[in-house]
Amino acid sequence: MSAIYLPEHASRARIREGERARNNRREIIRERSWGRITRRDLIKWGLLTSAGLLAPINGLNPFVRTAFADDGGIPRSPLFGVRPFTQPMPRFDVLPRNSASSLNPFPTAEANQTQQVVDAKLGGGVGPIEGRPPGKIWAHQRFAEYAPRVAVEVTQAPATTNTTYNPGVPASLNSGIVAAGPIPLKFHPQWPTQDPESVWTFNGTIPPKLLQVRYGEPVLFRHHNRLPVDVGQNGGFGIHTISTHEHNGHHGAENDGFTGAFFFPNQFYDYHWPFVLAGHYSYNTAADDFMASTPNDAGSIDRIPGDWHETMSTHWFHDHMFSYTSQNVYKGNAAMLNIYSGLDRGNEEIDDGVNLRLPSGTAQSWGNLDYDVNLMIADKAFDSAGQLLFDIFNFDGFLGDVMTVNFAYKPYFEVERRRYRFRILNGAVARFFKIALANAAAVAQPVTQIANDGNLLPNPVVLTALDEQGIAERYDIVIDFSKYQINEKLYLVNLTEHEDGTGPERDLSVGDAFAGRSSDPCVGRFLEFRVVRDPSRLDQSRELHATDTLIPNPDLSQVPSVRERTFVFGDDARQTTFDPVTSFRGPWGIGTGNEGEKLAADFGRISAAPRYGTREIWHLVNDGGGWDHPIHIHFEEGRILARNGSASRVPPWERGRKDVYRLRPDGSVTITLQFRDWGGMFMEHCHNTTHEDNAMLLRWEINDSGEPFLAPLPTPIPTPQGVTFEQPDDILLKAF
Ligand SMILES: [Cu+2]
Repeated sequence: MSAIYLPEHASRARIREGERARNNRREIIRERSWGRITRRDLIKWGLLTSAGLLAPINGLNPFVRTAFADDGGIPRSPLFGVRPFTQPMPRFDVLPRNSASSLNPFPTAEANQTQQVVDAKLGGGVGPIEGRPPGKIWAHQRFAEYAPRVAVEVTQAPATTNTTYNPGVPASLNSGIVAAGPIPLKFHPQWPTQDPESVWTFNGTIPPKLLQVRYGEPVLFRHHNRLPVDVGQNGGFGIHTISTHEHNGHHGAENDGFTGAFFFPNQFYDYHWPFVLAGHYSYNTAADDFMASTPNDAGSIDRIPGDWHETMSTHWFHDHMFSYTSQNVYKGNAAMLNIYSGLDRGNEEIDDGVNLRLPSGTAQSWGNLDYDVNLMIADKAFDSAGQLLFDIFNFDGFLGDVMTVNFAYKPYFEVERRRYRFRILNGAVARFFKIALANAAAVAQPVTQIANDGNLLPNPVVLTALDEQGIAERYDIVIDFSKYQINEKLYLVNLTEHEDGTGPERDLSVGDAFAGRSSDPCVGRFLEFRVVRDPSRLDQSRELHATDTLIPNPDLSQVPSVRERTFVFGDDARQTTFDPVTSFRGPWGIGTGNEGEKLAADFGRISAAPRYGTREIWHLVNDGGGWDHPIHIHFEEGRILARNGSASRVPPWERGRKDVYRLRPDGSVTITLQFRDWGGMFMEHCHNTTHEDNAMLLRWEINDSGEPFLAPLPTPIPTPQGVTFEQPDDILLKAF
């Protein structure tokens, strides 16, 4: 099996050959990325095999075995002589929160159908200013009851310079970065500035964006699409239509970033995120439990309805465009979202018996970021000119060869001698990480894991290496730097080696990974902590012990499971529908229960329709091979009941609630989920976004919560001139 990238010391001739193969494919890739040629065309021309890989034509596919002795591979990204740990790691850029009345036009329950002139490149004529599907079914559920109190307005835009960076902390807590200066879009100060066609981020800028919200404070997130109207202005990957998923928000489906509810350049989409506790229509409805609460500006808490055992903390939001998610997320459509609650206050000092006093800070009543740091880890690749590069023909899973944290190449981060919380997001396309903390002598150091995905664990878990972390999984950890000396350096080290995008090949020891003993350029140290001083003020956060209680699981003993379903994830999927908009053919697919064959994605197909207000048990099964699949189920948090049929195989750090489930090679995961509070169409898919796009994704829906829901729901078909609807292409026999 070949490694994806050429060795560091590959011969010049071998590198030239790899470059040539890449250039030869460029024309085809461009056409394909614009949607002008289909998979079927490629197969017809003999450029693509039905298994999905580029046909082995020498000089076209860099993976083809050549006259050279090695197994192929593509040239490594240029580093322009830059060494690791030579730039400070920027904190996230905190998005401004405004009053809802600042929005113009004012948000409406049903999509705003005010007409505007549509650019000729998008077909001309006129179309609505908001791209949300029109009418009652896509109206914000309970919009009057949860009237927006906070407005957040962002654009999706080509790369530009950031002149409004707000890290939420002074430079002394941001490795000396002076936020007032302009920040060009570069992954390292000594690397080329990214072209507007290469990188598309929120507001077109870096650092990545952070949204801070509170439970019980409804947010109206207005997302403007400012991407080029010309679909060809994409630098070879990414598409200008987008759909924004608040991963794993417990909101109505009209605000979930449904893969088929995408919108076009010059349109906006109003996402209404109420931030309610799950179960709020059936549990603690009188809001008389202080554990179910949210911080107010006065420094105390307000009670809210719902189950406090469902309190969530670390989310992210990203594009979910049908069959283009991997390209758009990789190109920069990724941000993080911290949810604050009575339990997880973002203030480490307030000691009221509810607040868990996790490392954060003390200046504000909630949401202090001083010692609470978001980390978005992703592997990237660059062409010989240093522009971001993506291979849309890799159907196993695209891997980069350059590690980045918060869009910065292998940075350093200055810390004080005290406890910090890090919210680690795997923001890669297809790469798994396994992260350890090591000192400068390559000796693993203990860290305390406190959360998995959006959820604080029942108990903290002390580890010397975290578990493998699949794409989209979040692990929150606490590191106690008071044990180290000023001027000491520590490192986050990636132990997981990939040979391709099918899944991890192996996990190295900390010593081997630290020393870089791997053909995989992303194994090894990727973030340097520099212990620079004692804290100016005593650490007020609580000391965590493995016996402490954070958030226990909800009590399900009175909620019987009404149904079991099985989903099988694998290749050789069949497509039974031919809808040009909603269906896609890929090697990947999902088999649903007893109906046998695996089906490729069609967002017009209903594969499951659990009843509103019930609980079910779902078996997620890996169809084999050496593959791993991190499976994401939208909307409700699940609990893992068993791995490979055994409850005792569920490790302590997976005993809370989750929204992404790594199946592991040949493995299976049994979970339980409830379906409460909101209705509409949701998704289940592999979060190896290469698999998701090709086409390991299905639609499920909750459709009997009453008005205005129909059974089954009509499928939206977006166009720049307006969204139409069609009846579902297919409803699986046992969906209902
Ligand atoms: Cu997968």
